[in-house]
Amino acid sequence: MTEITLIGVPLDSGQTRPGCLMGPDAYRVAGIVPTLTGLGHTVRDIGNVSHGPVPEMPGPAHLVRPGEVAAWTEALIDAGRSVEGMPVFMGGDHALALGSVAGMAARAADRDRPLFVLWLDAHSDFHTPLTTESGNLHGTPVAYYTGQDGFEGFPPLPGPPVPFDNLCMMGLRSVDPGERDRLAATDAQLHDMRAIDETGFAAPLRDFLAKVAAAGEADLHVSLDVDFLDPSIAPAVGTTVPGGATFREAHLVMEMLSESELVTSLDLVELNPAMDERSRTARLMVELTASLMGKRIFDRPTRGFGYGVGR
Ligand code: HAR
Ligand code: MN
Ligand code: MN
Ligand code: MN
Repeated sequence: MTEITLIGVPLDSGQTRPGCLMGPDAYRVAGIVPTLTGLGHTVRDIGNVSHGPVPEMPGPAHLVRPGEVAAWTEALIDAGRSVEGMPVFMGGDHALALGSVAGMAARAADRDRPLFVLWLDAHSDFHTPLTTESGNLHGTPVAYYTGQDGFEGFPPLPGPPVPFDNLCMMGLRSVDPGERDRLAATDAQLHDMRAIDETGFAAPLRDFLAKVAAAGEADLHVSLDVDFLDPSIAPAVGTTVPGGATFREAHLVMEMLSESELVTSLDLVELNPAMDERSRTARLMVELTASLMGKRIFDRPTRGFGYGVGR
């Protein structure tokens, strides 16, 4: 069983629509603590993190609240790095992943392990403060934690940048032209929904998990953006994009991750409770977390069944 630390991150400075700051409490109201303790885990909810002083920032004038995002990044690096068991960052918009992933990369390096990242999102979030047209910094975390230029005024990465070779994205269906060209030139494993339509999620996910397992002792961070899911099942997000993962596809991804026993940290991001319908999106995100943390219909015959990656 796992020691889970819930970290509330009421961050909404990565974009302009209000509401994401209610995310952590929506997960609590949707029963994330009893759901996870009911699966046998030890759960510690450390409450909501806050950030320190907001710095003056250089950079383009159209950036949305860059000082706040920089201050959050600093606070989240600190909050995550020292956690012993499995941190779950309950957002908050996806700008929280500047800090969560950078902190997890530092934590992994502290333990002499590489960090792998599975990015489950409609978007590639690979803009930099110098390339974003919207100015919304929730579109930039991947560029930050992979060590791209353009983050003047943000905290320096506290550990190694995540190598593109260790990055897998699934669910992509809204990628800006500049992001696409720069990402395509990297070694990141990019699975857009057009590819998923052909292969399903299982085959490429199995390949990625086998790669993580082959690295030996390694950490794996999963960043789950609500808009990975189809808007018909997950309406509570500011940036809905049609054609996302179905209910069963999303659960299959989580169940395979659980069976791999490789996941060491998790982000739950972009939930906007003000846009929800009777908590259905919050409850779905909690149920997906339950699948990731071992909830089963039936037990599989052997650990790591079919994936060859259990350890
Ligand atoms: N690429 C667009 C932009 O930069 C949209 C980014 C939206 N990101 C999220 N999170 N909603 O994935 O503005
Ligand atoms: Mn995102
Ligand atoms: Mn997204
Ligand atoms: Mn953009």
